[in-house]
Amino acid sequence: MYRNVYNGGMHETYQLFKYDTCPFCQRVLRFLAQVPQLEVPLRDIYTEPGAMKELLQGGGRTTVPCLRIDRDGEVQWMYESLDIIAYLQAKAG
Ligand SMILES: N[C@@H](CCC(=O)N[C@@H](CS)C(=O)NCC(=O)O)C(=O)O
Repeated sequence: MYRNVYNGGMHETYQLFKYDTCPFCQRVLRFLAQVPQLEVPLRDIYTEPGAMKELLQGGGRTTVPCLRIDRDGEVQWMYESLDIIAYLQAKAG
């Protein structure tokens, strides 16, 4: 469904859980605008039905931003805007 990042044999796909008035989300979104080669679909937890529940059930809390990383089906939920940016920066190369 989403373009994969291929890294050392591992395929990764990303989703960013966010909402627009969150300044920490805006920080990540500003970064994403600079790396268009990374495809990171946005999941708005206020406007998209079910997104907040999915974040809570998957990540354990509703704090945003949260990056959902899917590595060939193994899912990691990464909180903290600066961690998310550092992680994706490394992937962007
Ligand atoms: N240190 C975190 C702060 C994240 C944060 O405080 N997010 C707020 C929205 S701006 C939030 O989701 N608060 C509700 C909660 O933690 O459940 C980051 O940099 O990502």
